[in-house]
Amino acid sequence: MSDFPSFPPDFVLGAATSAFQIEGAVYEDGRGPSVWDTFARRPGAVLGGATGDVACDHYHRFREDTALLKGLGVRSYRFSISWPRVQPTGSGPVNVAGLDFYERLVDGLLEAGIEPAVTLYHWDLPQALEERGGWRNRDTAHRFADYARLVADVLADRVPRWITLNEPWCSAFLGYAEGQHAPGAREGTPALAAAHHLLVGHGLSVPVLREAGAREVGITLNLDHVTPATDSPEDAAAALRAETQRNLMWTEPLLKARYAAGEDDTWEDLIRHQSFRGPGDLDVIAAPLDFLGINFYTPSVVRNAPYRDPDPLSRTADDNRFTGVGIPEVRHTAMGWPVVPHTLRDLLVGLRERYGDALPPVYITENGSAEDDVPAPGGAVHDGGRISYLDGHLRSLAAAIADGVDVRGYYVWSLLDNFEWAYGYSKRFGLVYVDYATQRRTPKDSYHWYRALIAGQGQGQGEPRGGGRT
Ligand code: IFM
Repeated sequence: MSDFPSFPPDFVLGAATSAFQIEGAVYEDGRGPSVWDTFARRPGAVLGGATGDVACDHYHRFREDTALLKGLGVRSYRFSISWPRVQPTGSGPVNVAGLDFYERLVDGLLEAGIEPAVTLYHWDLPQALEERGGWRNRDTAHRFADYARLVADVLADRVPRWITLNEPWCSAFLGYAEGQHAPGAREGTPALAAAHHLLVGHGLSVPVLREAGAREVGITLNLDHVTPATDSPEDAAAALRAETQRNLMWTEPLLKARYAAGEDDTWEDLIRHQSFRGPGDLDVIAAPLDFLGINFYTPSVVRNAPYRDPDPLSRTADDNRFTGVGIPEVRHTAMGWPVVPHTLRDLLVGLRERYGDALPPVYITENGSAEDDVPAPGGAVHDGGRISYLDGHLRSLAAAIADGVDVRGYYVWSLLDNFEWAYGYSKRFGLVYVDYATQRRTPKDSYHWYRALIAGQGQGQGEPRGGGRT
């Protein structure tokens, strides 16, 4: 890796997972049901009828997984806390057995010399709260801040980095407008209310986390790099609508305490009903951040399109008069996502130009590639496509840093193959191959590649664990 650009000395190279995607043990130690437990049981909702019941059995195998992280040499591990494991109905007292699991995990990571980075909400809302309206209901924002306090009171002395929400765009739009994610709703204004209440919940929890002693507090957004398909004014307007929905409706309130200027055009009829937005909310949402987490996988090219549903009363909030067009000239991952690494740099430089000093330091909290991994005879997994993807995006990140963007770290998605939401177990993002029948873990070629890259940056500490390399 001698030709690889050097990251700054304190740069964090890490790996990430989330609770529902890896833990399993959904009925153990008092955990309550989440919206994803319910949604996965809806016929046709998840490919092959897959559930999170066992997943990677990380709840029982977290020590083995910590050893894999140590072998990789990562400085930090980003994982999420399952809200219904800690507070089974989303309100009321803590479930001590559930929180104990995370204490054991955190202590094990610290013993291994790995800095924990906690995400409080990676989509597994307690089902009991969904039955009271879920994120459509403003009260859920307050319940979230209470939950943040319960967790931080116990863990903030050992966890330096806290992420309130992961990808609220997905929670609001995939969950309440497109219906591809739990709770599987297809709605208009209520999906926008969900988006707003997610932001309010984030803002309410920031001071709570700080009071509990959290050193770094941020939020993770899945920001898009959007370009118009042509230079026509119609496509330019469509790209702005897409950018408003994907990026600006989150970054403007968070970083500038204002709603995005293009929202009226983006949602037209729906915007008139936004009574859920209260006068003091923007000050709450814009609580100063120590960092902005960005998840980035692939860019979008869009063109103008008519509404899918001409009736404003039944129109869902994702119906915004734009549609994506393909980028056939580049490789696509197993998700069908085009691989265009330079757009990571372009996105970051664009954010820096737009927000200047209002842009906090950035962590790339997810980046990675699903590939059709198949173990070779002998067990090794030769995932050259993933290595090339990671290499390209890390070089693009180094270019953004060289261009003056303050990026503090990068987490590969994901440590393990895991439950890829509506795709079930059919998509593999891991540096480590998981045989779901046996739960055997096999580090892929990309694991060894990332380990060498980390070592080449003067980081890393251990020997690779697990078999499978030939
Ligand atoms: O697996 C997901 C993760 O939960 C959130 N960000 C995108 C990943 C890949 O789709």
